[in-house]
Amino acid sequence: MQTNTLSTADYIAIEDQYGAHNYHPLDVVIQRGEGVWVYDVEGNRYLDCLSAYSALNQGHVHPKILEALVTQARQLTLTSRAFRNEQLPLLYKELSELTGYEMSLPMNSGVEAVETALKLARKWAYQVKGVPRHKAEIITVEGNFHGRTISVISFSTEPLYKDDFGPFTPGFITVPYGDAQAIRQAITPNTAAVMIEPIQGEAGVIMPPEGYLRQVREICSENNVLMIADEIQTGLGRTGKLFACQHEDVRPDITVIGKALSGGFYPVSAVLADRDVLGLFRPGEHGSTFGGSPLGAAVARAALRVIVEENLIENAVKMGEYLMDQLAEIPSPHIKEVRGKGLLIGVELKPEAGGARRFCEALQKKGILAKETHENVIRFAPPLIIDRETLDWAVPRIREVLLEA
Ligand code: IF1
Repeated sequence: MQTNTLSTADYIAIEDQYGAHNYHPLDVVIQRGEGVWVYDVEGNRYLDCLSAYSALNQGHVHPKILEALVTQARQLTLTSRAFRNEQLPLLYKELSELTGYEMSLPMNSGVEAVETALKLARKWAYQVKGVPRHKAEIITVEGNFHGRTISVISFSTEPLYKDDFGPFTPGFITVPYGDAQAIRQAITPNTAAVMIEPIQGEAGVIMPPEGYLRQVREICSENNVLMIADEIQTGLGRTGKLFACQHEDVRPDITVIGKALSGGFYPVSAVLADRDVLGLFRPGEHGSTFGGSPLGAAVARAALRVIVEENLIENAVKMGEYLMDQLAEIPSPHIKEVRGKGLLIGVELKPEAGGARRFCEALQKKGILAKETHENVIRFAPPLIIDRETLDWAVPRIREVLLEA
């Protein structure tokens, strides 16, 4: 075990002085993680109910992913895509077998994969649909979160994420979320794609009305428009299916994944599609130095294997139902609604509850790390490896906080 000469307060002071202030984290300095648990520099233990925004579906420092990382790192880490490596082809094949998409394109961060999907949709519009060059439109929805690049914040509807960062990228149209007719009406002959999150994570675990995804799928098919699903947060088992779109038996033309694709070890993202779409990229049109590296590919292969071999999707269904039921039973005057799917659960508080932040701070004192999203929602999204015993430890503590505060 490491010994610390610095305290939590010391680390925070250093961070405040030397780091950019683009976050407002809880005042806990984590040193070590194992499974669903993390330990701070003072030796306190916490249950991680955020899972790094669903990047840790497999839990912290999963031994099998660690083994893959270390083994591969000893052997070969990076070739660039100027040369081939022996891990990437196997990742392609395994991703295809698991997801049913014919092809994939590896990137690193989630937003890079989103950007890739947008470029791909535009290219498809020009090459296949016959949209006049530079006229392609992409329909997005209010409350979306797809990342932080200038093009992606161009269609954000959150002033904090965009107001000081223009000018913006044209070609995006935004309609209300959950309203399929609004999408139908926004479609023009130049529409390349509709991009949605099947459940909006950042917006506060917002679930569209039943049937919405299916309707969007139909509207896209009828109008020769690509459906893009951002499953970066909802995918890879989080909601109790491999992809959240599968709750409505919907298969988008393009699915974007990231986060848990590496089990939290190393940024790996990917765009999934069939050959008629993803086959359109030609050499030189798109790329990334690190995307598709042997290290990233080996880590992703192990991360996917863990999801399958440890039945994490089934566990997300079972534990999600159990946790949601337990949370729904808390007779707190502060709670407006408990909602979610699988282990992506939002507890929305009433406006007069004084904001979710203070509840998250109170949870921290009881050994549970959760994060508010927007003002009034506490998100509970523990690693998918969580068991019933651990939930039975957590629920009374959550209950106390929601009743006391
Ligand atoms: C931050 C929230 C979550 C995502 C979806 C793409 C990306 C994300 C659906 C981009 C990323 C993040 C990033 C992180 C916090 C976070 C977040 F707090 F904003 F609301 F998860 F819910 N699509 N989500 O959720 O992926 O480029 O970051 O790898 O930006 O502060 P990335």
